[in-house]
Amino acid sequence: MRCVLVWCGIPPQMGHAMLPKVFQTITLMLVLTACGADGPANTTPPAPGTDAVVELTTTLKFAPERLTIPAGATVEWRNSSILDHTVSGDPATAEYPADVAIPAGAAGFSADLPAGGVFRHTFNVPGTYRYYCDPHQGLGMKGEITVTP
Ligand SMILES: [Cu+2]
Repeated sequence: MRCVLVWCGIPPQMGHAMLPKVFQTITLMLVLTACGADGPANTTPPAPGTDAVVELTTTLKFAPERLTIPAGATVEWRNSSILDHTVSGDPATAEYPADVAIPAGAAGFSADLPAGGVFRHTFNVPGTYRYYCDPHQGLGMKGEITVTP
């Protein structure tokens, strides 16, 4: 008769279940595309032939508000803000024509400028041009351009 003594033990280093470590990674993704941060106003320099730049700001300003340029100069408006703006300088279509002025014989200019957008206009007729931003007109977002001969 065989007598087998079996010691059925678990070595101490194996006796405890090795619980898998669980790493939880919380990733916060900041999505900036909705803010216009990837629009051309933020990603590309002014186009060749641009004589002056007006920024449309998050603080509801045209910067600079007043600008003097020679006839034939091209202005580029750049909405580098996180807001939608407009450049409203056409008395024929402006919602607030009293805030628009263009010299006799000059063409009006107008554009919706979503965040990140860019708009260009060439001023060929000397005189004083006044324009504004539609949604922020009541908050004083207005601009003036003087074109010298
Ligand atoms: Cu605006």
